Amino acid sequence: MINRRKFVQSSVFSSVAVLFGKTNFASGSSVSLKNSPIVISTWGDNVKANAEAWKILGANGRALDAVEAGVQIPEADPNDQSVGYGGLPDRDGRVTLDACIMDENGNCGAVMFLENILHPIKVARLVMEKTPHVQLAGEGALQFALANGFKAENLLTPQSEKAWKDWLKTSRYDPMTIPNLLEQKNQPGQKNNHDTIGMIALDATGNLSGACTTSGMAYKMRGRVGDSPIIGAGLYVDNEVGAATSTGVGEEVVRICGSHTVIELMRQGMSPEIACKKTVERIIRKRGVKAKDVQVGFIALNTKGDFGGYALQKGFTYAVHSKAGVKVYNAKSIY
Ligand code: SD4
Repeated sequence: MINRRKFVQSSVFSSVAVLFGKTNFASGSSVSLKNSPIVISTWGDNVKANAEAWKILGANGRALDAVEAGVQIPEADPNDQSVGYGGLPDRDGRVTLDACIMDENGNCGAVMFLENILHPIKVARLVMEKTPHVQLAGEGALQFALANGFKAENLLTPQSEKAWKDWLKTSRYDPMTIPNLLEQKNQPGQKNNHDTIGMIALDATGNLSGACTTSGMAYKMRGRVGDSPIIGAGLYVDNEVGAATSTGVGEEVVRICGSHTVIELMRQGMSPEIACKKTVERIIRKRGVKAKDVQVGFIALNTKGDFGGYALQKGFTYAVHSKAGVKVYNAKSIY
């Protein structure tokens, strides 16, 4: 049977080839594209999201606008079952969304446990720009979205409803471990549930921004919120240092304030890749053997345009778009 990641990698190959006539596929390392715009996203599939962000970045637009536009691609894609429309639901069959955004001035906004809104990232930006708050959750976030002109819509696609109904046959509540994820992947119609998009970008003026959006862990408990909408965990931007974002089991990322940790390590002089590696190692130090069963990956970008990523497990990829073209990197990993 074709392995999901291999499949993802080969589809990335072809979409990159279509876009640029040749494929760039590299193994992860800290790379530098000095002083020119660049956008990086978790998971190789997100070359399409990067291309959308690049329309803004490549025209000397603002990094904040680029990341907000870019992540809307998977949010609206019914076949991306980890983000937005078509996301796998919680164990009660409800699609609940988490998102956050952060700009070059340290402004940030987040929504969590939000239902029925196609583009949670746009609501997160409005929270940042129109309220005195950083985070809105659940009913309150929905009310705020509706009051600002968003439409309530059903986000549960037939494909994801079927996957949930299949899952209900066993209802095994262990959404997080690698063996369980592999088992889910092998069920018909079931795809990987680690495809959250975290996107970070540097624009032509040297400003950084980031966005992160997800439907969270499939079949999670109702009300569960992961790392993705938590500033400092799923995303952090410091215009003096860099930007970082994460994917994987959010509980592990929250425990170590993952993205903020990556930034602080870069502030001490580490390259993006080494900062991501040290942060992943911190999970192992805290969790010991439990870390063997979970996936977490970080990507990071510094003010010079150096970037890198690192993961606990093999199989984490990230997509990069810059003037040099498009590449998908296989991140190095501990296991
Ligand atoms: C979460 N970090 O809700 C997210 C899930 C994820 O790729 O990244 N999936 O914990």
